[in-house]
Amino acid sequence: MVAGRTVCLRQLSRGNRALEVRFHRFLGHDKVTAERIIESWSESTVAAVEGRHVLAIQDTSEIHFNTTPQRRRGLGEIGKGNNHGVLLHPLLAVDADDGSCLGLLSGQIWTRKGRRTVSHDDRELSDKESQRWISTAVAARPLLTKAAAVTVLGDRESDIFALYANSAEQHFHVIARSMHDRKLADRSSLYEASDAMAAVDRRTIQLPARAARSARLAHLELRFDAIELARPQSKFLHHLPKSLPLAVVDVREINAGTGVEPLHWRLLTSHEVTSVEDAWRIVQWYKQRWIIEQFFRILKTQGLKLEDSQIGSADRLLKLVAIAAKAAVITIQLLQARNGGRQPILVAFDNSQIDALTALNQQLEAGSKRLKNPHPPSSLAWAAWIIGRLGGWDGYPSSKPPGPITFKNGLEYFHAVAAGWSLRVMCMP
Ligand SMILES: [Mn+2]
Repeated sequence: MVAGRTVCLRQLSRGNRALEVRFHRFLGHDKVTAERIIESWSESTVAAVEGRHVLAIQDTSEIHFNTTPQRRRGLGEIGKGNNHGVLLHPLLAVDADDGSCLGLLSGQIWTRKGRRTVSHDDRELSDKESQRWISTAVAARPLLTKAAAVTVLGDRESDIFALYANSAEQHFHVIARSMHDRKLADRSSLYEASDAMAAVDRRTIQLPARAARSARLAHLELRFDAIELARPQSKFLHHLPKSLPLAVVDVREINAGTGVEPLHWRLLTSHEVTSVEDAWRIVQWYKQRWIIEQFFRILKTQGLKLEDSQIGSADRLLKLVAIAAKAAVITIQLLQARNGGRQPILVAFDNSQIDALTALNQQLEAGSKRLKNPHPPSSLAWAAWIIGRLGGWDGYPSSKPPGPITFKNGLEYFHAVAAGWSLRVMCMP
């Protein structure tokens, strides 16, 4: 999937009907379950997190599949109920200091059954879909025992009191963006309190482009302080502490252009924040959340085109999503491997593809005496160097590293060459 940039089983089989049948048999096998595939996500992550401060970043994405009233493919509703598909909620491990993608930890993949009739507030937390934020973080704990520190990180959807109460202990921390104005222990409100904090610093940061906005420089004003967050008044939360000591870091954009919605993040964290530097560090960590958005983009239309899958049953689609998630993470690791790194080449390429890469590397190196692939052949970085060159990157250490488009072009070219390579073996034994 990584090398072929698709989840389409027919395309992956490259006309080999027997192989396509084997793929379908694998997905259809009752011993192959989405849960078991999700468990396997973390096999290489556990070693990668050792000794690091890990940002455990979680988010949910809806994956839309085409259906008709006659052919629902067993899929429940997503969005406002006008579409059908699957929900994916992964927890991604990222190095807090250098931003390198360490792999997937835990997660959930599901499709909804029927409609909710009980109102949100009357349901117990365990019954709500929002329980996924807590159970996913808890499931990752045993995988993170060798990390130096862990910060569970999420957007406004993860503004959940029980998550703060569950995530903050020993070397585990939490950062979430506030969604609700909450009561503090002294009965004042969180937003009143943060508005009353003195602005202590200003800084300009580069905001990457999103679907709804283009990239821009944002001038930010910083506020922070310790707070004591009161437990919400819900009969389902009585087992949790009456209040939690947290810090709020408030960054808001000043002088935003006309027609631009000013950025305003109120970040709640269990990390100690006692200086301006501490507070900016929390903002810096929160900014790393973009990598999980990149992960979802790679999975969907811009990358593996998961939504184009024609597989007819929900059961098999859930398994396909679980496999594709791993492929999307390896794609990010391949992109990052242009800067070196320790991932082995076998996470993304099989032996026949490595043979093709070896031949291509020889050809590339023969083109210029001074330009040699600087990475060991067993590493993903070695493959990334070749793929970047195939996509048009000149390979000089002094020039800009290859970007995602260059990699996309390089992978497409490589995919065609690798297909030809396997024919060559077949036709000229
Ligand atoms: Mn979200």
